[in-house]
Amino acid sequence: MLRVSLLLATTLTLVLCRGLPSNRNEELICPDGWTLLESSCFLVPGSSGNWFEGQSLCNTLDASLATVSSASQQETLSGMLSEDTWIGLSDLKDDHSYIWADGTPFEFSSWAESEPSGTSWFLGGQEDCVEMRKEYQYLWNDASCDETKQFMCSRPADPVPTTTTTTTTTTTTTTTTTTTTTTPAPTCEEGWQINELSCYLVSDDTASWTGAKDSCTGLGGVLASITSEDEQAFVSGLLTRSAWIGLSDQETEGEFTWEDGSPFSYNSWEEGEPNNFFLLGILGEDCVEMKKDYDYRWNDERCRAKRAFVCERPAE
Ligand code: MMA
Ligand code: CA
Repeated sequence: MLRVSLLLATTLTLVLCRGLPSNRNEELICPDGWTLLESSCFLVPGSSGNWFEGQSLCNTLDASLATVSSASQQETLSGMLSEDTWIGLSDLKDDHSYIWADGTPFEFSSWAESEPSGTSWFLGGQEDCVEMRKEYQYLWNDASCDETKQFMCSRPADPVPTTTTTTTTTTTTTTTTTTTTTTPAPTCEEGWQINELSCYLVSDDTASWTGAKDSCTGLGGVLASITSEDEQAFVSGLLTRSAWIGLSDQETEGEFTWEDGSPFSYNSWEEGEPNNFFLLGILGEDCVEMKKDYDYRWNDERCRAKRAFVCERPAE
């Protein structure tokens, strides 16, 4: 997905669905007693138990054990605590792979030094659940999920409800509906294939990753970024051979970034990839292809290898 197309989606949503909770600039509120930080509401309900009991209790409040997603939230939340507190992070499903209980991609973290240790298992218990720990100034520690701690819950903030009772509002709504009917469906230039709000082009020729990137720029697009299972499925369907996409770790080994600036949260790596395989990692592999042999799941490959490539640009 394109960053640009996200913007376009927001704009369109604004026109099409005024009053739905999707505009970033819309004012947000929390239920009484909850604290609004960025676009989430936080509550320390004052009860304690093991991590699972915390998640259940938060669920009854239409919330989840808390997702902390920025340094600023971490700082403010720390100030609200006076004892060790469970948050919604765990690696219960898959050891060493942390996930937030509410499904937020795990991007921000605030571990205490040399945590997560995950290794108290040799003393008789795995550490799969994460607390904000008092003795670490509320930086994070992985602990045994069975320990009893107080809970912190979070939920998405709600948009301020819009009044729907005045005549003025009704008139506005009517006008908006008219706009909707005249908004043309997004389209793509001939030869490009549409999906959601993006157009995709698969090259006829092959090129190095940088050559591919330049070709896409020349065509008014960028090497495609694949940020969801849907997009992966759509682009796979366009391919008949391996192709470059806009993902690489050329700048910092092991840190993959998208050409268009999309956050790197979704991935479709083949098992065992990325392996930086070439010449035992000495020359390495820094560019990513959707590899035919892998059913178009991803492989890191030498950037100088010649591949077809997928360009993406916003739909008109
Ligand atoms: C090739 C190359 C690598 C890939 C391995 C998998 C031999 O190297 O495509 O990027 O990881 O195959 O075996
Ligand atoms: Ca590889």
